[in-house]
Amino acid sequence: MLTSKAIWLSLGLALLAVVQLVAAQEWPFATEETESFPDLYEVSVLELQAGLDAGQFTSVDLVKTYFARIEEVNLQGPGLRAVIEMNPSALAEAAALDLERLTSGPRSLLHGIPILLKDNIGTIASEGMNTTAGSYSLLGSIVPGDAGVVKKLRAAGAIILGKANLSEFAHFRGNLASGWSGRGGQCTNAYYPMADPCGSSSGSAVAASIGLAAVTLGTETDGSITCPADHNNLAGIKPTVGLTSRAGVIPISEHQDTVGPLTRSVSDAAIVLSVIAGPDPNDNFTLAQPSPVPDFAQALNSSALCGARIGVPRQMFLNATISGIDPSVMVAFEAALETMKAMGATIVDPADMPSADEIALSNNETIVLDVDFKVQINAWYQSLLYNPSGVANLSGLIAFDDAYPSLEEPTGYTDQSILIESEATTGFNSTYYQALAFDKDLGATRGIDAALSMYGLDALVLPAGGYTTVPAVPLGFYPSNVTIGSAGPNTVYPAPGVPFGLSFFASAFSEMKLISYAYSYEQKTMTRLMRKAYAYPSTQLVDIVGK
Ligand SMILES: *[C@@H]1O[C@H](CO)[C@@H](O)[C@H](O)[C@H]1NC(C)=O
Ligand SMILES: *[C@@H]1O[C@H](CO)[C@@H](O)[C@H](O)[C@H]1NC(C)=O
Ligand SMILES: *[C@@H]1O[C@H](CO)[C@@H](O)[C@H](O)[C@H]1NC(C)=O
Ligand SMILES: *[C@@H]1O[C@H](CO)[C@@H](O)[C@H](O)[C@H]1NC(C)=O
Ligand SMILES: *[C@@H]1O[C@H](CO)[C@@H](O)[C@H](O)[C@H]1NC(C)=O
Ligand SMILES: *[C@@H]1O[C@H](CO)[C@@H](O)[C@H](O)[C@H]1NC(C)=O
Ligand SMILES: *[C@@H]1O[C@H](CO)[C@@H](O)[C@H](O)[C@H]1NC(C)=O
Ligand SMILES: *[C@@H]1O[C@H](CO)[C@@H](O)[C@H](O)[C@H]1NC(C)=O
Ligand SMILES: CC(=O)N[C@H]1CO[C@H](CO)[C@@H](O)[C@@H]1O
Repeated sequence: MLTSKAIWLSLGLALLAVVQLVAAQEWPFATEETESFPDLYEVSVLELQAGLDAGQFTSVDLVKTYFARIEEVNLQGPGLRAVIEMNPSALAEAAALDLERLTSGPRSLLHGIPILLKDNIGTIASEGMNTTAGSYSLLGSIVPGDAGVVKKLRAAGAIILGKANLSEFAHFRGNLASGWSGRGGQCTNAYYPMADPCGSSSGSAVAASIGLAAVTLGTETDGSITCPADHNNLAGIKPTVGLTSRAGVIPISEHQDTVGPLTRSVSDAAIVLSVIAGPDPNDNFTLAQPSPVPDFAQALNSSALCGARIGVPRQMFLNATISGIDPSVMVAFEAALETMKAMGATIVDPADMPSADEIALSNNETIVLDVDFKVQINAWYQSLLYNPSGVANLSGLIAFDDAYPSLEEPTGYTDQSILIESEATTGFNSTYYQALAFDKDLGATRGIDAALSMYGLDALVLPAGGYTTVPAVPLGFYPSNVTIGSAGPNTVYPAPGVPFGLSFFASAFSEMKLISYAYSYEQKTMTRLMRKAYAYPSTQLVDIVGK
């Protein structure tokens, strides 16, 4: 998702989105504990650790079960196309980590836990997986090594289960439907047939929403974690730019890109963030973060909203014609404000950002991203040790897509306008630096930071969708009579039972506070469990363990 409207989301501002959810089956749906194995549709990291520690199942069992679950729904059955590749080394890695657990114990809460990565996050080629951002121009390419966040995951003992589909190049290609890539095809939402999963971390979100992996990673430049969290009933954290390393991640812009978790619960998101956050010598933005990296699980306080001052920047979504927010979302949002008041929060409403009107009109973000992308994607192609497609730069990419239309420009998915616009830029000049300064001023100085200080707030809160592309903690589901809209040549949105969320956001490096509020709201409401997806796999640990 890239819109200039959401400019203020970037710029190094911390934002926590937990989405709520949705579904085809009404609440409360029963989780299917079979012979005391946890139901992988909803299982938490802590529950998996308990089963692994007790020897009830192994990480090898988990990898086999998740592979079977992916097979059931990815190309077959509902054909969700959430996963691009499975890791051919995952079973061997799991076996080694199982042995290590027995001999010397777990390294961390992610020891032996299978995680899916968005396909723009680099993994060492010798392991057997490609790193392509969904583009055939990068198929078979050899990256110099693991991404910074992948190094941290491996050091913590996590198992890379595979790569998730995404909006190609994190939606920086053209006017295309969310969730589509040349390699992965059209990913769709598990809560309604052919519904929009949002993007660009579409496959990560769909996979997390129905348990195709324990947890997943996505990336965001502008809305690409929060919006999929919103549409798929998840907790998502868009970390402050510079909290998590972007080294080894196929880039859009170093000023806005960030890597974060998409999970079924705020607790799982906090556990994953604690592992992937921290300095990386290969991404100097991470060297400016506060030290030490907090244990974000310490923020999981169900009373945190009691005494908190939460502002509502209502001007951002007041005009439904502009924001596109459905009336049913607003009903749920107003109810959420009442819930927070009942929990002891002070709701300051309205608490507008002084720059709100200017943000709506600003095109500064596009100027910055167009210039940054060309410079950084050219550097990415140059950094590859080998690339069989022969593409070596952005102009080569545009020509490649045109030369292979059956792969990269099928009917309904032909547009390359953003690539072309970016290719036309000529590098860093005064226009660029001025736009960068305006972004910081509009988003932070006269935006979020100003609202927080003028109203003495701890955080701001917004409904999902529309104007800002902000997501949230699960807030609710579209009603059965919602008017079904079109979201692309093959996808629909909104649609009955599709989830939407609530977002908490504040100044840079406020993750501890934001996680605490999201957790507090989640524990009070447990909206995710109110609906179950229409599409989910049936294979469970009981089908695999000992078989
Ligand atoms: C990576 O791409 C190559 C084609 O270049 C393919 O042979 C290989 O199977 C892919 N890896 C996986 C895990 O799909
Ligand atoms: C990172 O390093 C580059 C090149 O060495 C430099 O231009 C840039 O200012 C540095 N950025 C930060 C945030 O330190
Ligand atoms: C949880 O939050 C409440 C409300 O702010 C606070 O009073 C309490 O001390 C917190 N608990 C912990 C363990 O930090
Ligand atoms: C909302 O925005 C639309 C489109 O810009 C405009 O026509 C309409 O007058 C606005 N409504 C209000 C109540 O401001
Ligand atoms: C950038 O933002 C400033 C401040 O709102 C505004 O005056 C200017 O027109 C914007 N530039 C573009 C290209 O949108
Ligand atoms: C881009 O790469 C192609 C090879 O694919 C090369 O011929 C061309 O000179 C490169 N363009 C630039 C501007 O480096
Ligand atoms: C800066 O470069 C852009 C194209 O990338 C161009 O549109 C703009 O006019 C340039 N600004 C100046 C001051 O030359
Ligand atoms: C859907 O149903 C609700 C309650 O029955 C009603 O208030 C609302 O107007 C209906 N919406 C549409 C789009 O028909
Ligand atoms: C894991 C998986 O199912 N990957 C598939 C993703 O989609 C492409 C295109 O249909 C298939 O070739 C992959 O096998």
